[in-house]
Amino acid sequence: MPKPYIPFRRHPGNPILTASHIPYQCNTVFNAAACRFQDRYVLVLRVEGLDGLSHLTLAFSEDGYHFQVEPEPWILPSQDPGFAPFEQYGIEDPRITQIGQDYYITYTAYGPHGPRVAIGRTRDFRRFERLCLATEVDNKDAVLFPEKIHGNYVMIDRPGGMDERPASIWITYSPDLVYWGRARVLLSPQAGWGQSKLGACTPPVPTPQGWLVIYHGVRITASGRLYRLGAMMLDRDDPSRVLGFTPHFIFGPEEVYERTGDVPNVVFPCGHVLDPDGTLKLYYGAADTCIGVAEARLDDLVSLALQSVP
Ligand code: BMA
Repeated sequence: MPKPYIPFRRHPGNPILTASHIPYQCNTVFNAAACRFQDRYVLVLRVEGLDGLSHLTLAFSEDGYHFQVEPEPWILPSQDPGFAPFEQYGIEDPRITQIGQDYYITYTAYGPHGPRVAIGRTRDFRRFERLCLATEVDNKDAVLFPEKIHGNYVMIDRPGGMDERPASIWITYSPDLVYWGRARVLLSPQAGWGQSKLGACTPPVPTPQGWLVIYHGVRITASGRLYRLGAMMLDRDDPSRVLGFTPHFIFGPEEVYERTGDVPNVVFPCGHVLDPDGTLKLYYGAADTCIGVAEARLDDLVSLALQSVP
């Protein structure tokens, strides 16, 4: 029985990437950023080593389903004294946004003070330059908009939420990608499937009806945290205005590889690619252990996201 409220179809070859695809020793591969570069699909993989710390590794594909993983890690925790103390526990959950000719990567820099958002950039997927630690600690799930709006860079992030405190999705602005301010709440947890924490998953997609943003919602259950997805629409000209959001989840753990792993019952996308025919390929970490891809029509996501008007 098709479920119209679950617009995603899993690729039959899922999981498309597991630790066995990584050419060097590691524990898991999950939560990957995604984009297109020079006619190929690119994933920036979060690889967790046997020491339990994460780094980022590149993978390339012609068709979006079969990926070739690079033989060596691409971005390791920084040795630079400005960043190193904050990346001591690893770098996690990258998201990538093309702005002009550059690809900007937001990621979680994780260290003894807690998680904070870092931003770096590449133009060629070889050289990577760290720009800044954009937030203080206790912040993650940051995605950049693909264009400046009224002269400012715009970012969605998720301050708060440590120690199981409820946490909302926020928006913030910067003239230079380094200094951020005018922060406001976009969406707070609602009773039900996302009642504990919300966080943006993937960069905003421009559509004629507004910006589409896929986000995760966490519900604390008797057997731990359950991660599922929703979608919201933001005003194209003023993205601090929420036009709507899905009243129900639109994707959640069902398959064995999503329900079983290092952290069970988690689907956690960090990247998508919009194909020219309007299909959105969503790349998601499954159970913090492997990577799956699921596809939906962008139009269907927009209609679902406009259902609940706040
Ligand atoms: C979040 C992040 C993600 C992870 C998820 C589920 O807080 O740490 O990297 O996938 O929890 O464990």
